[in-house]
Amino acid sequence: MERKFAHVLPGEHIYKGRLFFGYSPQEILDAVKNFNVREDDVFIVTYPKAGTTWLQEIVWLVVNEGNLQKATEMQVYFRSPFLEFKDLVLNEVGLDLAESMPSPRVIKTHLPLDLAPSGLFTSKCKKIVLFRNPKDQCVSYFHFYRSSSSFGNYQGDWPEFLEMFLDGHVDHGSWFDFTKGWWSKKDNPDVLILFYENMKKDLRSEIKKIAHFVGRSSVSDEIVDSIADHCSFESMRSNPMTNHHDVYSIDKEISPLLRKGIVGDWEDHFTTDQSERFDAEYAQKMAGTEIPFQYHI
Ligand code: PPS
Repeated sequence: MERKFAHVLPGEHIYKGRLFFGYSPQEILDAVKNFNVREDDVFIVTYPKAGTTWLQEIVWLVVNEGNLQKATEMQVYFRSPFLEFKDLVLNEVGLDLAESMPSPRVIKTHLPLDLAPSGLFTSKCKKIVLFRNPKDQCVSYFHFYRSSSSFGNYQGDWPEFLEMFLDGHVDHGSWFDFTKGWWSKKDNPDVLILFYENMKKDLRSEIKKIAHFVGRSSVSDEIVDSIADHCSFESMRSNPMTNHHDVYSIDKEISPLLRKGIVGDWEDHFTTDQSERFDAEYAQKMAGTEIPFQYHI
């Protein structure tokens, strides 16, 4: 990949054509391919900043029959491991955590389709893919880059980051590549596609959809209500088990993980020219996909 951007960030490396950082080293990405998938696993598949943590908490609660007490005993990232993650300081490895967990497991990955475990589609395990409109996702990613020491607390400005995003020169590679890959699986019966914006509009309906998909249709309306309350933005932002305030690599003073949690923040970042340029790139790169993204709700 040609270097066009001013900021060289620590631990950058290219793996099978995609940019990754130190926390996803080559040996982990190799090992993920052979990860031992179980039939009753539920995978949360997202490009970074789609609302992954939100969905992890919801799905974990659904498969655990709404057990809010159990959810207070451990941080969400220990209950739902991040497959391709290795903490280089604490030496915590998502793969090890996942392997040592009892079933049913709720596993997070940001990997594009071709880098995901080979066993994902030879198994009937459930794959829940969460999409978010890419303008909001790009904005959220920009703030995360600034706050995260994994990216050297990115010092670049918004216009440069936007170019990096459009170019796929960001952690885990191109949003376009990720989205086209996983969208191609939309008709697979073991794949559920969700949208962040629909979760914002009617969380209870989306929780019921999830419960049905993972074989927990028996989850009562009362439990659905309690999960929705527990997983509101305000509630997750003040909950130490979900807000990542203890994660040393995120500087909360710069930007917390649960930053704004809204649809349409992109309008406060994109100029008209930038928005038109984004639309043109989108039209070219996503031709023929017709994914119903919502930029306002
Ligand atoms: S990560 O690090 O890639 O796993 O981050 P991820 O969790 O995917 O994305 C963080 C964004 O999701 C928003 N978020 C929520 N929005 C609404 N409701 C709830 N409960 C919620 N939880 C997380 C979070 O605020 C980030 O989006 P922005 O736009 O930056 O606020």
